[in-house]
Amino acid sequence: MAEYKRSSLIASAPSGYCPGCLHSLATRLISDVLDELGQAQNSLNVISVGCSALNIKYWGGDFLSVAHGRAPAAATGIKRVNPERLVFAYQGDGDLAAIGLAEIMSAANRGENFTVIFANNQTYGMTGGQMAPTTLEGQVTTTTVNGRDPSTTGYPLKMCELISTLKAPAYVARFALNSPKGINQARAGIKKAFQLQMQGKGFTFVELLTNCPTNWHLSPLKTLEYMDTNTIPYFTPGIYKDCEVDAE
Ligand SMILES: Cc1ncc(C[n+]2csc(CCOP(=O)(O)OP(=O)(O)O)c2C)c(N)n1
Repeated sequence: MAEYKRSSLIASAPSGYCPGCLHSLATRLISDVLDELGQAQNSLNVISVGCSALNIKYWGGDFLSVAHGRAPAAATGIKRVNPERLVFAYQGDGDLAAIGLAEIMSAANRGENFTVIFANNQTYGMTGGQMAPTTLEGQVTTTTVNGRDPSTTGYPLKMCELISTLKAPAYVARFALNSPKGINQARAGIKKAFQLQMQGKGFTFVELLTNCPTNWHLSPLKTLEYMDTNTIPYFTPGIYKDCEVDAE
């Protein structure tokens, strides 16, 4: 029988997350993988701005909290001067694909040897549910009250597809956290990204499709169904780039 064990990186403190928010599951997966790889004490978590940052309250490892969107720039400096540390940034879609778009694309293009975990919940959760670059066509937010209209706001940005066009990245993948299968695949993807970083292979990017029950105005269970019918058909899960497969 499987025994539940709290990851060594998760302190016993109340989570700042809303009930059913998948940010907490993503944090759990990252911390479990770091334990599994024996990297918990060697890891450095570059924390961005947004609900993505709320795990700061119970993250038991080293972390650095940086300005909105700038995690890839900060992680670049940290990893270059501490190449032995396992460095990762954890960013939301507003942080990564709006204010931080230049930083993520530039770090990926330089092939910096760290990992970005990208939690895509298709909204600005922390500030009250405004439209993000990843908000789906027709999706209602506080700034697209009639649904996102591409004629005025463009189309939802597909970050894995964009980043995988670059030559340098070693691993680019997307997983959906709304099913046990997706969760297991995400765990394996995060592990692979960290392992490639440990081997010095360069930039690794893992997108996790997540939810926002509060700002989607849905129960946690309904958000998982919404992801199946709306999110996943647009943001196709899969491995977009893998240097080990490409080398074959
Ligand atoms: C320079 C700057 N601009 C704007 C803000 C306000 N702000 C805080 S969080 C946030 C959006 C975060 O959204 P996302 O990255 O999608 O994360 P989520 O909260 O959905 O997890 C914004 C715009 C800020 N803190 N700093």
